[in-house]
This record gives sequence, structure tokens and C-alpha cells, in this order.
Amino acid sequence: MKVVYSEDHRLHFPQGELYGGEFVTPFERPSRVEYILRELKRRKMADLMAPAKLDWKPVRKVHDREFLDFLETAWSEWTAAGYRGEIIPTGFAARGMGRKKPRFIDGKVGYYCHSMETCITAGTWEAAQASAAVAQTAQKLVSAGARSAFALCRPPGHHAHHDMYGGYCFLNNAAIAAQGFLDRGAKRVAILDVDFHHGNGTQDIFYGRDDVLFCSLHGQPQDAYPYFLGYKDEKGSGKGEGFNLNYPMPPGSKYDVWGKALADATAKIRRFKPDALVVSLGVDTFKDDPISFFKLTSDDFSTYGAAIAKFKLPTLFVMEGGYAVEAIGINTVNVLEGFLNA
Ligand code: SP5
Ligand code: ZN
Repeated sequence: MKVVYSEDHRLHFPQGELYGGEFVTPFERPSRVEYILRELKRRKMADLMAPAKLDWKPVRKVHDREFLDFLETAWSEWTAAGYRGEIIPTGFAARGMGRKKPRFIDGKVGYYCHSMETCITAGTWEAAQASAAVAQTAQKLVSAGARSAFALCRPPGHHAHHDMYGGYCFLNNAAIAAQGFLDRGAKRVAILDVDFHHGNGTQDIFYGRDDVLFCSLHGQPQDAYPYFLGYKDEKGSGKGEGFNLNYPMPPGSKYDVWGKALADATAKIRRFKPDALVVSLGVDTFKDDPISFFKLTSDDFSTYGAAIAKFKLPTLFVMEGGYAVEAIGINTVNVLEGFLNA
């Protein structure tokens, strides 16, 4: 399986993440990618390839033009305002407040951000573009006939909305890839999001559409980030109704529960008859993940990798979360190997 990878991910490494009222070293850190690469090499699966230049057409179909302009200029506007720290918003359009976009960077940041753990730094925009290019290049390999490919994206993407960043995500790599499949002739694309967290960004982007089926398995929002989306009754709107499927699960869920949700999602995906499958692959469902509460074992990752292969669909794996760094390589590569050996 081809692995698309760019070292430009290193350009995004904030000093801090706001966690429990303290600044800690971000859970979403560059070493995550190094651990995955090391394990791919150890198993002789590192068929590496650099991304091609990003084609903006599909990006503009899934993201708001002014949001993209904001990401491009945020750092220079922030430093021009005299701020010396990393970009963190302080004010948000909460309930009862307006929707107009402010002019000053401080206000704009609150307008375009949905969660404050995600800092923007000098290199963030470069890294986010490289990550999107990684997803897109891998998608083009699959569109051109490869059975599968792995986009080793960082920063991740599934929390990025049409016009908001947060949850360590800036551009929605999986959504850009899904749009890329459609633009290259696919009629229908399914996105299976197995990251521990609800894929609120991907849901937002495709909520009104019937050409992309979005299925997310995740920690229930009563207890887990992103807190305000991911409920079962979010089914899509307008012609998108019925094309959004959420499987929220309670704290402590093991593979017996998780695998049942996967089986149900599998049946729905089959009925949709997609031409391609995008897997938003987060391995933060692991029992030792520091910020999550599912209890999957390393073997479970091999099991569901094999289950995903049974679709017999052109399949693109897009890296999302996973923060137990010493196990992230094993768990990620278990999915890919389980898929390949099925
Ligand atoms: C891509 C991805 O996995 N993003 C995750 C973003 C999580 N952001 C906030 C996490 C807050 C975690 N609080 C956990 C309490 C554990 N005791
Ligand atoms: Zn996650």
C-alpha cells in the first residue's frame, strides 16, 4: 500500500494546549507521525511517496472562501497586532449573540474557531496545506485504480467544519479527499470515521448532501469532545436526510460494543453502494489513550482492518487522531495490515 507523507507536518508544533486550565505540551504532536513511520518501516510497509501540489478546486468546494483567507493571513494579522503568543481566541459568538464577522483579528479568531485547545502558530497554515495535499495525492492514487492508499496526514482534519477550525484540525483532509473522488467520476462516496471523537467537521460539510454518506463511531457527546454534535438524531438535512449516521457510545466501551456499531454501519454503507470509501482513521479508541475512554486493544485494530477490507471498495485511509504515542504506530499499522491480509 502506498503511504503518502510530507515532513512539512513539523511546521505545526504549538508550544501549548489549554487542558484542565493549564498549558500542557499538545497531545497532537509531531512525534505521532514518527512513531507511525517507524512501525511501517519495521513491517516493511513504508512504500513512501511525497504529495503533489495541492489542487484547490475540491478544497474550495468543502471550505468557505473567507475561512481559507483567514487561515492564510491569521498569523501575520496576529503578530501585526503586537501579540507575541500563539493564536488562541478569547471571545466567541455564544447563544443569543450575533453572527457578523468582526474586522479585528482577535474577534475573527473567535468567529472561525470552535475550540480553544487548538493553537495557530507561524507554520500552521503551511502544515495544514501539506496535510491536505497528502490526503489528495493518496486519493488520486485510488481514483487512478489503486485498491488502497494511506494518507499519513498531520495535522488531522475531521473536526474542521466548512468555516471553522478546532480539535487540532484546520482543513478537513477526509472531506477534501471525498470531494476529490467525486470530482474524478465517483457517483457516491462513503466516509467511515473510526476516530474516538465525533467527526463534527465532516458531518457539517456533507450534512445537506446525498452524494456522501457519513458514518461516525465515537464517544457520546454528553461525555466526550466535541460535546455539541454527534448525537444519534443528527441524520442530515434536506436531500442529505438519511445520509448522516452517528454511533455514540458510552465510556468504557470495548470491541463487543464498538464492533456491533461497525457491523451496523457496514450494512448501511453497503446499501448506499459507494464507489469509494474514505476511512477517517483515528486510533484514539485505544484503551491507553490519554484523552479518550474506549477500551480497544491492539488486536482489535487488526480485526476491524480486516472487516473494512470486506467492502471490497477502493479505500483511502486518512490519518486523524491517536495520542498514546508509544502505541500509535502499532495500532495504526495493525489496521492497515489487517486490511491487506484479509
Ligand atoms: C483529531 C482529534 O482526535 N482531535 C481531538 C481533539 C480533542 N480536544 C479536546 C480534548 C479534551 C479532552 N478532555 C479529556 C478528559 C480526559 N480526562
Ligand atoms: Zn480523536
